[in-house]
Amino acid sequence: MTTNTEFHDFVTRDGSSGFKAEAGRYHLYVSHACPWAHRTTIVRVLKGLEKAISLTVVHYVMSPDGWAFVKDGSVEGSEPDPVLNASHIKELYLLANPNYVGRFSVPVLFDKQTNKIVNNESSEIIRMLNSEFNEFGETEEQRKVKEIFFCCLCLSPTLITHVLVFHSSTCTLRI
Ligand SMILES: N[C@@H](CCC(=O)N[C@@H](CS)C(=O)NCC(=O)O)C(=O)O
Repeated sequence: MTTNTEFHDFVTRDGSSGFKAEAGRYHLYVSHACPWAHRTTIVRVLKGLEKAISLTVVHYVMSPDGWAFVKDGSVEGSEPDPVLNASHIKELYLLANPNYVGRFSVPVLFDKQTNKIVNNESSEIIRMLNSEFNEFGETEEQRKVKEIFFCCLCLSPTLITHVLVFHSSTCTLRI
């Protein structure tokens, strides 16, 4: 079960919420150790939003100060914070609200334009990624190929090879 979170703004296609869907404007902070964050990374890939929404993975072990960024390259796949050069996720929260007293959780969807946390509730973030960024993701056909790829990944390496060979002439698979 997830716990209540504080930031519940929505990115919308028309920008009526104050957060307009734009390529390059939003950043997703996740930990691979967090299942709630994990579902946001899955939807980001399935929707082909890797170029439109940047992503940083924190250290997979939570430090006494909460989720930390890896600055020395010691953890494969984890990087320094490219937006604020923060050392911990909690800095994003305190920048958004210096009086914040809740948990410094991931995932966090962050607006690079206003330096604000848009949302830190995974169930809401995946809805936004699914419906509001269609302009910036892949085509329906590319997405279907990717979904097939993910299914095959669960089934068999032989099938993966077949799918890749079959689609290689028509589609670009960016996994
Ligand atoms: N309601 C949140 C829950 C997220 C959550 O619980 N994240 C955990 C890791 S799985 C976290 O960051 N915890 C930090 C802490 O408790 O200090 C969501 O689904 O997005």
